[in-house]
Amino acid sequence: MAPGLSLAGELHRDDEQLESRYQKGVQYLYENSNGIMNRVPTKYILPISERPNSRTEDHCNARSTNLNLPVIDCAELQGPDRSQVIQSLAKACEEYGFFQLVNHGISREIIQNMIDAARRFFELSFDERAKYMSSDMFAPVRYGTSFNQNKDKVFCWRDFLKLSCTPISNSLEYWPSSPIDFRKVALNYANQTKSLYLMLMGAILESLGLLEEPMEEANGNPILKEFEDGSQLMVLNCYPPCPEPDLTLGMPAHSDYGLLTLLLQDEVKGLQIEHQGNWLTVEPVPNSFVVNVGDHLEIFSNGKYKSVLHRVLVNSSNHRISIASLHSLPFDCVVRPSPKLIDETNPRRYKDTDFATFLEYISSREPKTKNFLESRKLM
Ligand SMILES: O=C(O)CCC(=O)C(=O)O
Repeated sequence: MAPGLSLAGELHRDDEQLESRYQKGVQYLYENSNGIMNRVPTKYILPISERPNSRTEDHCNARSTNLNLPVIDCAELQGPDRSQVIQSLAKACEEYGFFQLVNHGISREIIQNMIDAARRFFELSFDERAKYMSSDMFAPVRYGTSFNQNKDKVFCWRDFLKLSCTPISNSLEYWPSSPIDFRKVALNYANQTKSLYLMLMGAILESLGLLEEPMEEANGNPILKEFEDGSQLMVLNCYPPCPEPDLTLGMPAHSDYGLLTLLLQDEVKGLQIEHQGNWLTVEPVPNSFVVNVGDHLEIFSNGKYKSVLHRVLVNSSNHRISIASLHSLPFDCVVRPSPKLIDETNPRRYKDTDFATFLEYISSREPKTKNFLESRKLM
């Protein structure tokens, strides 16, 4: 064989080897670097205009400015000042699409145990973690890397474990059996976040003027029943230290598909949200949840509440763990603007959608920003 061809063959094999290494995730790269990885591999280097500090036409301030999100106090929401808190909730969902939830009633122990169990899962050997790798979007458990590793040309610096919770009784046996307490801790956390979500959804319906009677009397209302039977997905994210954090992202700009996401982040900063053309870094608040409006709530509220782009920065010194709990209607339900929020002055702004359409959308292309929601817009 001519030397040139042989060389081409070698290069091709090298590429394949590298590609299969990247498919194993960034925690694998980090663990196998013996502490001497001082360059980020080309696979993770974003084009200049998509890097965290680039200044673009859309974003005047790409340098990270810190943001204290509006705070919603759950204890006050249950008390005599409920109507004022409901107004603040509406304002936060309209102006930021995000808020910080405090005094939510989930104990520090449950929160700490969940973060700790996630951390210990990502510290397991690669062979143990790899048992949960799957490209099936419907798998009850899925370990993977990047955003959509089957489609992304440039990878992002994140590994994840997705746990389907719908229904938990069918999925639990597939969740990781190691670390030994993982299932117990994650199950407890999933149940607690589901209850918190239902309480918040009641407040959101009230803020949209969709509950005729106060929450206590509305139990048994069919609209609330649909939310109770809704879907829940937990995403445990791990962002290892990255040698050149300015060249890549932990997660690219995206919006979430569901109604509400309850995000728990450890003490390491990284989450940024888009606000008035700027990327702002959300200051972690211990024992709180960052809650955001998802695409389904923007659609359901006929555009009143905003599903806002967010992304994740990485850093060179600390591991970061976050746990997102995404909630929506049952998977087979159609999501559409509430008829009560449509009239002559505020016409219907979105097409009907469902979960299958969303999955088809993300599995068929490289996911870029919030095109899915854009594809649902009527005007
Ligand atoms: O890690 C974070 O702070 C955000 C995670 C996120 O956006 C997601 O899981 O969709």
